[in-house]
Amino acid sequence: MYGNAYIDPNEKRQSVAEGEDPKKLEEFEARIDRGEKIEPDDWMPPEYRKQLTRMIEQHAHSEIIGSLPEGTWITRAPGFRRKLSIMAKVQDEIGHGQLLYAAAETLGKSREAMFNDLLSGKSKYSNVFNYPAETWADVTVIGFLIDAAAIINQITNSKGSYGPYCRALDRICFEEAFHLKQGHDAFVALAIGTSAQRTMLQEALNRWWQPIMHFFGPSDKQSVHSEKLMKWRVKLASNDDMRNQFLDTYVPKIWELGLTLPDPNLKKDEETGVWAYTEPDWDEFFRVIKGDGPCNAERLAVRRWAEEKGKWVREALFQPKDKYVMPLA
Ligand code: BYC
Repeated sequence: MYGNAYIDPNEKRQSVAEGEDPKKLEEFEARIDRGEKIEPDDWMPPEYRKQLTRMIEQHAHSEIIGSLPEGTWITRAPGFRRKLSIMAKVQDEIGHGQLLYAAAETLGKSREAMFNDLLSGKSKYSNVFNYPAETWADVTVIGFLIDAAAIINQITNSKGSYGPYCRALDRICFEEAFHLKQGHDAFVALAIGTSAQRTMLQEALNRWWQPIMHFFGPSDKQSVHSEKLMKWRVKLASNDDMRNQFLDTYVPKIWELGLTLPDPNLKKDEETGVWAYTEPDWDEFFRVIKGDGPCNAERLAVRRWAEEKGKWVREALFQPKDKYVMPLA
């Protein structure tokens, strides 16, 4: 269903990395071939540990930073119902971050080290959260299409080989399905609303299209980690295949609402099921993920501020002998 970049189970394994125990590697890969999950105490090649830590950590940071553009709209959401749902969604995203940090910790990197790497700019997080949510329509595009893109990626990743990541993703996908519904509901409300609302939505869609195309990662030709990650079934579809699946499911839904997308080359080949599109500007993508997007500095500044303001709470938690609880009855 996702095209031919899925792993071929009969494919011959690549050669052993330098310094690795070939026997253990063979057993490890045989377990993966049998569809077994790898658990934290199991032997794993150092490169598997490193790749998973990188990916899960980036995912956790994305949930935390990803709550910021929507979080700024809690006070401005149009009406009580929208306010309640966006508030609940932001809370969920923070919870997803916690689940993912816990999963990444099982690989040996401490949560503090992950936070430090986020704050110093060493660790990456998803490109899309470095753009501003200028209007309520931007929030609905995030809620509908970025959540849709995330679900495609996360459902695929949840079938992967590392137990703690897959279990975290199962729970996350369950909640994301509700997020997608609220995003779709808000999106349709604007699409069938007044002409001012439709214009606002169309403009937001035009602004977000390229970041959304970037969301699935660089094209397969440029992806540096896919080969290893697919070999070890951490990733089960290539970046281009996930992007294609997104286009296949969501472009028709956007067009059905009479909206347009800012790419004249967007077209499905009905025979192959593959969508043609204009390659998004990959130079911009790499600039943004390296820290030079419209909001990178602001996003990290907010996190640094939160870290500083929360310092007293962390210090209090490290004073187990002091009693802070007042009896209420
Ligand atoms: N943004 O070799 P490649 C959410 C980096 S949160 C930034 O193809 P890979 C939500 C990549 O890290 C959901 N960087 O990488 C939250 C690598 O750089 P390094 C977020 C990106 O790992 C709140 C380089 O580009 N989802 O939805 O094989 C509110 C080369 O790429 C991006 C996840 O995190 C990007 N988009 O494949 C609402 C899913 N793409 O590390 C919603 C988990 C690539 O070598 N991650 N890079 O310096 C994945 O599935 C994979 O990591 C990716 C990339 C498919 C994203």
